[in-house]
Amino acid sequence: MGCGASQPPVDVLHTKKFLDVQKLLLLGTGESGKTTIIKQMKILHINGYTDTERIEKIPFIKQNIHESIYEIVTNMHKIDPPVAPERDQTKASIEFIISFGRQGPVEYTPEYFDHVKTAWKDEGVRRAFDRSNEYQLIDSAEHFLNKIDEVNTIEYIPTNQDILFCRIKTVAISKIDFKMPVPKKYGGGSAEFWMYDVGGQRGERKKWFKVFAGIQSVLFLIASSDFDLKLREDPTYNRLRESFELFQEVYTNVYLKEAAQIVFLNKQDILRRKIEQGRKLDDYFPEFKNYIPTGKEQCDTEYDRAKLFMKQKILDIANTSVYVEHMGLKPGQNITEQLAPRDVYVHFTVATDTNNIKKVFDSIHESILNRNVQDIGLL
Ligand SMILES: Nc1nc2c(ncn2[C@@H]2O[C@H](COP(=O)(O)OP(=O)(O)OP(=O)(O)O)[C@@H](O)[C@H]2O)c(=O)[nH]1
Ligand SMILES: [Mg+2]
Repeated sequence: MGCGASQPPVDVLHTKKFLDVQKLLLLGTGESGKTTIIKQMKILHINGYTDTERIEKIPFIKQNIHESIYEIVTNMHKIDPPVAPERDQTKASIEFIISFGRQGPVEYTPEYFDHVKTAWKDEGVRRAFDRSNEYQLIDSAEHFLNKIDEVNTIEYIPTNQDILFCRIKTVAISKIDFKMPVPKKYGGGSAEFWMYDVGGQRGERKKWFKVFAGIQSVLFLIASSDFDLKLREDPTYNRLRESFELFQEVYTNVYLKEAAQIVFLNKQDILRRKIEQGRKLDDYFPEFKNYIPTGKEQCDTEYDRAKLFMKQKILDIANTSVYVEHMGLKPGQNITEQLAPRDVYVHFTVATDTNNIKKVFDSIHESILNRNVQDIGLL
């Protein structure tokens, strides 16, 4: 897609194509980061969060703390080989935490938080945390377990970072709308966006088709750090593999054939950390062993090689021919159509990092404006 478009004539900037609302649909597996992108749009383009909205998040943050410590301490003896708490006093704290079940306490008392702190300080518990890819643990665990003292005060008001980390599974389709300034070279003013969020776990995906009509761009999120994790919905299946397969389904979906496909290879911060800590991508994707990047992008480290490998997986899917079958008038008269290949734009993202998402989204906005210029036939 050309980036060096000269300024389009004013009458073109006032055509329907330019003035239309841009409808963007966030898709991807569970926990890939879709709702986090919605939160970033609220921070960047809709005046952010009021104090009342922040305070409303506190029960969910406390719930995240309980879910995190509960999963760690209930799984430490189940992983193979198991780990035990280092200190005797931790055992009583673990029992106290487990006594509330997965749901957690009705009231989060100072006593409760003291027990969580005791458990979280224990080296055995930390070793179980380091092996959390062997069971299911939310990504916000470390962030919130490290700030128990702050959460446990009356004055606590969640920061933007806390809101971005707070995990609440999406079970309903939602929409936000916002405006973004249009650069002067495209006529200035502002462009309106509608962004749709859906639940990504397997059971949620049957609702997706309800929002396919009229979508101009799909933002497909993949949690790159998922390479060593199993699905919550199916603990035998690799999460990253599921993501690539789901992207293929979305890319070949006939109802989305007009939509631009934008892929966020998300959670780059966790991917980098895992690779730098020595986690091996080829243990899960054996083809990575002999992968040599061929593009012009910088590839100095094993982390660079891993992210480029994932990008290549997306480009390979986009390069395969797509055939769709349309129902004929009579049985046996179905028509097969080959879809024209489409460009797929891949971005490396950290959805919890507002600066990163601002840059990426500005560039997506620019691409959309350029595409409109192209569609109108000016390039
Ligand atoms: N460290 C880090 N955490 C992230 C990133 N993106 C999302 N997260 C965290 O991952 C968790 C899941 O993110 P969500 O935005 O809720 O995922 P989702 O795709 O909406 O999940 P569903 O609603 O189940 O479909 C949250 O705790 C986020 O804070 C990232 O780039 N880096
Ligand atoms: Mg969500």
